[in-house]
Amino acid sequence: FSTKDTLLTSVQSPIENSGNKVTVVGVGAVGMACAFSILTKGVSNDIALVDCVADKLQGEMLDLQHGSGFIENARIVASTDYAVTAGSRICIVTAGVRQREGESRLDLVQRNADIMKQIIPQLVKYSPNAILLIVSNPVDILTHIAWKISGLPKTRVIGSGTNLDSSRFRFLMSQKLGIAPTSCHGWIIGEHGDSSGKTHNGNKIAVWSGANVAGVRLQALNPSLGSKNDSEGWGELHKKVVDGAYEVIKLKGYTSWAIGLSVSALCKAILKNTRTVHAVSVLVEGFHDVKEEVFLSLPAVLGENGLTDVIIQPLEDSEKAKLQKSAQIMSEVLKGVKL
Ligand code: 6V0
Repeated sequence: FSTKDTLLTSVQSPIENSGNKVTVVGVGAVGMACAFSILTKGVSNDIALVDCVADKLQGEMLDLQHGSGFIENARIVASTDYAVTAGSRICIVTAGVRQREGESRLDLVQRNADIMKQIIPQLVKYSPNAILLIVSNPVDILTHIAWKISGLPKTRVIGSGTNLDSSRFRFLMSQKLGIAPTSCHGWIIGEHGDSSGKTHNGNKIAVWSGANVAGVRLQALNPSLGSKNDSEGWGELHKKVVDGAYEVIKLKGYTSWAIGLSVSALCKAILKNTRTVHAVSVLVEGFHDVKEEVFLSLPAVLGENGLTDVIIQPLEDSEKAKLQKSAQIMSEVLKGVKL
């Protein structure tokens, strides 16, 4: 008898399936921030990591495992083989390549689309019931591509979208008002990134008409809120949201913590079936008179089976026009991608 057998008198076999397994594909700065946030916030204690660079993958796995004494007996596995992802409830995709010098946006989109072609069928093969959560940029385009490749219903392929931008906006609101970001209600919808290279990024829409604290609409207190005529400079908040990622990238080389936290909030909504409303990238065809079959962010209700409802905010004509313009540009970009 081994020490283990002497110590433990087996009464029945343990259940291996945690019921909350999450896969993260891509163990770069973003993937690891997602995994770390999911583990440390107790969203899941069952994580599978996948990357194409075996050494880095192994190193990241060991590093997390060595901390498992400080989190709830987490099960952290990693492999370049997708078999390790089997039975996941959520598959997060953060794998991607960065723009090469002189490379066009479309070429970058094509290279990342090719990566999706490798990853998505493998994920669906091993976890046919999972929700796909796409984070790689350009996120709205790649979510569409992942949806097409996966063959999954539109309710189960979601892009992290402007959930992060909305968080940046609420943080900035909180700084201006001196109250907690969770008490500041503001929404950024539309396009997450300058995915087409043509929008830097007028199509990230701040819904000023809805910005409120405790139900008090800020626009009712300051009718020029967010406009050029606003002497209080609320419009700066939108500008800072638009420039936010670029600023962080310029300073530290990449963004990681905020996107990790925002993705873990989405995972919590799904795994715990909370039906929380988040701005995420969903198929917007038919909403706000969008005619194209494209993904953009709108406030959406998330639960165990993915997307259940979309909230149609009463947008101003100019806001609607931006959403529609964005959809047209997305559609043009998608026409150039070979699947
Ligand atoms: P990174 O640090 O370069 O990591 C990317 C990882 O992907 C690397 O470990 C690669 O080895 C891996 N990888 C590449 N190809 C494959 C493949 N075929 N299969 C498996 N793994 C692969 O990048 P970083 O982590 O900084 O960013 C990842 C992606 O997230 C980029 O596309 C970013 O633009 C995007 N972000 C999206 C955000 C959002 O709000 N949606 C926010 C921040 C970054």
